[in-house]
Amino acid sequence: MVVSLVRLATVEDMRSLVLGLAATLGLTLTATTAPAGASTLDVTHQAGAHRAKPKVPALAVKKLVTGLDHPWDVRPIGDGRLIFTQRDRATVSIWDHGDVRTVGNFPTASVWVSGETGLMGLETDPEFATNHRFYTCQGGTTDGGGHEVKVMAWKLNDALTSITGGKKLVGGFPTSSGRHGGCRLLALDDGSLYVGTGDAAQGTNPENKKSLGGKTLRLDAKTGKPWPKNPFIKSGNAHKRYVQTYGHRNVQGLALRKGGGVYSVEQGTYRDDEVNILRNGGDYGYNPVPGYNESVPMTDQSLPGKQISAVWRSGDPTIATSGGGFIYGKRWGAYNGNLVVGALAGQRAVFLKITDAAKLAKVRAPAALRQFGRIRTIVDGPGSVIYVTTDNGGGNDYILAVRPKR
Ligand SMILES: [Ca+2]
Ligand SMILES: [Ca+2]
Repeated sequence: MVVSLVRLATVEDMRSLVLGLAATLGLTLTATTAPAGASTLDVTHQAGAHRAKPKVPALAVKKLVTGLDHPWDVRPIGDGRLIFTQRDRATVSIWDHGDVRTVGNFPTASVWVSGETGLMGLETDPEFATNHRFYTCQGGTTDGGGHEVKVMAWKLNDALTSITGGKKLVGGFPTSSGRHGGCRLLALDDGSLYVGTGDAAQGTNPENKKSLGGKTLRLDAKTGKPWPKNPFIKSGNAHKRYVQTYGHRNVQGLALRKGGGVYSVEQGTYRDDEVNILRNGGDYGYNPVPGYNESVPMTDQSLPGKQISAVWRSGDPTIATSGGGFIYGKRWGAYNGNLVVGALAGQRAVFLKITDAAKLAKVRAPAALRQFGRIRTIVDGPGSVIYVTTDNGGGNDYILAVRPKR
C-alpha cells in the first residue's frame, strides 16, 4: 500500500487520501484538520493527536497603484513589476516600483470602447521573460465598419517601454451595445491560450457552437489556430473548431488549478453567478431564448443532452462575479489553494475552498476586502501576494497588493 501512496502527486490527492484513511480508521479528521503537507504515515502514527488547523490569516491590504480607471487585468512580470490594462482608457501600462508608464505604440485609438467592452483581458506568455510577448482581448472595428471582440498578440521591446509588433490571433466574437463582452485570457505552459467570452446579450449565441460568444475557446498562442485537442476540431465550421465549452453567459474569469484543471467564472442573470470546472466539449446550460430572455436558469438541465452543474453559484441575488484566481503559499493558511473571485456589485472577494473532486467545501468573504468598492480581478503573485483590481470608475481605481499578515 505504501508503494501506491508515494505515487500520489498532489497535495489534494494526499488530502483526500488522508480523509479517506481517517474515515477508515474511525478518526475525526476533517478537511481543515488535515494540513496540506501531512503525509499518510504522519496521520497513521499520530492518530488521535491534535494537529493545528491552518489558520485564517488577517489580510494586509496596500494600495499599490492609484489613479486608475477600470483597471481590467494585471500580471506580474518579474522583479516586482506589473503589466496591466485599463478598459476605457484602452492603455497598457507597466508599474515599476512606484513609477507607472504607458506602453508606447499600443494602438489605443483602434480599441472599440463601449459599455462593458474596451481593453479587457491581458495575459503574458509563459516565456515572457525572454520573448516579451503578451496577449489582450479587446473591442475592435471590423473591415465592414461593424464591431467585434478579438484576441491580439503583442511584443514589447527589450526595455519594456514600447510595442514592436502586433498580430490578431482570433476575432469575430459577437457584439451588440458592448454589453457582455467577456473577455478573459489564460495562457498555459503547453502553448494553449484559453479565452472566456460573453454572449453579447444575444440569446442564441451561448448554445450556438458556430458563434464565438458565450464560450470558452482554446487556441494556439503562437499561431492563433484552434488548439488541436479541441472537441470540435474536425468541424467544417471555422468558429466551431475554436470552441472548448459552450452554454455560457459572460465568462469573465479563468483560473488554472495546480494539478486540477481550469475553472471559469461567469456572471448570472438576477441569480446564480457561477464557478464552473471546464470539461472539454461541455454544455453549461444557458439558453436565453427567445430574444434575450433572462428569466431562464443559468444551467437549464431541461435542454437536450447533459448540462454541467456549477461548482459554486451565488444564488439569488447575484454579486456579479468577474475575475478569479487560485492562490498558493503556506502563509495563506486556510486560504492556501482557495479560488478567490472578485465581485463587482457584491463589492468583495469571495474565497472558495474547492475539493479535488471539484466540490465546494467552504466560502469566506473577508472584511478587509469589502472596503474598496467593486472588485474586478484577482491574480496570484509570486510569494504570498495577490493583486486585486477595483472597478469603480472616475479615475479613482486601484491595484491592491494583498498579503497575509505575519
Ligand atoms: Ca451554467
Ligand atoms: Ca438536459
